[in-house]
Amino acid sequence: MAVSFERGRLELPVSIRERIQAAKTASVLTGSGVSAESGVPTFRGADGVWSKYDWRVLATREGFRKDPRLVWEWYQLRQIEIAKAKPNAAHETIADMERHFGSFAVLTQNIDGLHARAGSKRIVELHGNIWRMRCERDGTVITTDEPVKKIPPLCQCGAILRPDVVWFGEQLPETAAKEASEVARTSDVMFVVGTSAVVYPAAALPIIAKNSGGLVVEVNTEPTDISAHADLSVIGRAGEVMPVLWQLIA
Ligand code: BJW
Repeated sequence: MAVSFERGRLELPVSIRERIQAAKTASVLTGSGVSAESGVPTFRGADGVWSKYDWRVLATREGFRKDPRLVWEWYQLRQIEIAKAKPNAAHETIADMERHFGSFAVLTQNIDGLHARAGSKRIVELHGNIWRMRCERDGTVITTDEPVKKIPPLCQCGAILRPDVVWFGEQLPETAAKEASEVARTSDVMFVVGTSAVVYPAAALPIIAKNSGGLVVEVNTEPTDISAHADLSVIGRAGEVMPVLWQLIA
């Protein structure tokens, strides 16, 4: 069922509200749309990152091997952009939700760290974090809180460090992937916020939740591949919908 969010009003079916209120375990799967109102661009669509940049060049291991300087220049620009961004009302509402449920996790495809800055505690980062760099030669991981200064950054061993993110064709971090599947399997309710749900394996998580008997509630500015599987799809901006949705429940 799809409902529109108009003039700050949301009609939440009673059966959905009651199921969320009775839920003991909950999770939120987020994508770049949750950070759009913080000024961080999404990937797909007319204004998305992939309409301006080639993912084969910038978001694959092959692209990085061919031109690490170019890839790092792009990540440095994004670090600068993300450092200026602040969590929005959707991140803040999601952080509030954690207190309400016996078990709660944020499963995020985002690498921007905004959920942590909003105060969420249990965060499973499926695609890594832009504030970490990793050496593929000796395994060193370096966490930073400011954009890289020297490009490309080097490990103490002399090798070029890479952003600790998951590019196309790469496996997700094993622990994160396992934890996310388990959370999805055991969620009484999963909220799916601001993702086109086309990138796997993250896009399978709501289906796992649904097939395991969980309720799936989607929040997005447009219908997605998940909409047909969702018990409720709310069409609207995450930063506007999430606080109102949560007010109707908590
Ligand atoms: C709002 C809003 C508002 C806007 N409020 N909503 C062919 C080639 C290569 C790979 C593949 C291939 N075919 C299949 C694959 C597999 C691939 C995949 O799924 N590709 C599909 C695209 C077809 N997957 C992978 O490669 C993954 N790994 C894998 O499968 O490993 C298996 C393996 C097995 C054995 C050996 C080796 C591997 C890895 C995927 C990694 C994705 N990486 C990126 C970049 C991360 C680093 C970085 O950011 O720099 O992750 S790509 C990009 O997409 C990023 C995102 O996390 C991810 C998801 O995008 P997201 O967040 O959903 O953004 P958008 O833009 O798509 O959607 C935004 C949504 O928000 C929209 O719906 C808007 O409407 C909405 N919205 N404003 C609410 N205010």
